[in-house]
Amino acid sequence: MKKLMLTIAAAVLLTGIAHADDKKITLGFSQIGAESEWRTANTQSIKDAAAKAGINLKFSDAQQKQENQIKAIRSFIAQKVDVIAFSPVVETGWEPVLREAKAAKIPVILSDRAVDVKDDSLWVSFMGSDFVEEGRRAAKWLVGYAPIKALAAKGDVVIVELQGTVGSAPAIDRKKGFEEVMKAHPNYKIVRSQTGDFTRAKGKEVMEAFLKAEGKKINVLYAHNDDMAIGAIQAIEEAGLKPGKDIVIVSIDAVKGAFEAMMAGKLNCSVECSPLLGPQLMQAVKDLKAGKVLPKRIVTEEGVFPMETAAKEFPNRKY
Ligand code: GYE
Repeated sequence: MKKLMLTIAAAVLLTGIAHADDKKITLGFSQIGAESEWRTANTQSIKDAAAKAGINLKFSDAQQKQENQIKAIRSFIAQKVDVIAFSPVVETGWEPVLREAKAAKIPVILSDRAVDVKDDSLWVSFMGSDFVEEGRRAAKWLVGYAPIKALAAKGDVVIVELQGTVGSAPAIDRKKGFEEVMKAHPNYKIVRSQTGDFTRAKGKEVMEAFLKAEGKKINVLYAHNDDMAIGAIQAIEEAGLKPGKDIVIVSIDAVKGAFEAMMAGKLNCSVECSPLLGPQLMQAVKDLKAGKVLPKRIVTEEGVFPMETAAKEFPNRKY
């Protein structure tokens, strides 16, 4: 009898343990790729935070292709994960797969970038930066920068723009925010604007084309991210010009590479965009599983770093 009781007790205990393990939350995350320093820091933040939170992370890299992200999300649905999160490479085209997730009752969190869908019930929360505001900040810094102000007092300021990935939220919004501020400054002229796909290689290539077309007329480069600015710096130097002086450069992200370029006097300003979304994403996943309602929008707080502040700030940078 005693033996039987013990066996039953052990069995109960074991199922208990097995059960506790079952309860480990599984998160399926579809990442865009590894196009920039920002992105690799974002991936690291998500992986670290999942490990720390005891969340079982299924991570998939889409190599910058929407079709790969859709495939990954479908596979997460088939695997019956608890929560899906993804960073959408472009804004449109997500309805069908998001409807499938909803039908399977799997909540979807948007991480870093937004989607453009009519039915907002297809996702539960969007966490990330205000990209329009980042564009405004870049423009406001520019119109307040003394050498550019001096130039503007005499005539036109010639700007070239390196856009992010075509159709992506940060490319659309950073352009919009920048142009919004520039409306009040009609002598600031964006003469060329083209995508550099958020990469160094493309940023360099497109800047070479800009330089060929416009030569020494270019006063300013506005790049939607630091990596493209860093690529462009190389192109500018190869063309025999001085980045940061002959061409004033403002970009977005404030990654370490940008701080290094600023300390070398080659980049004039970087507007911060934090990739450290991991901890808040894991918290959101836990809250969801605990039955809490998430805020529809969680905005990341960020600053602006002009070149003069770079050396002092550099030791504090986490990405
Ligand atoms: O600025 C860029 C990256 O979506 C905010 O994507 C992100 C952007 C970031 O490749 O460097």
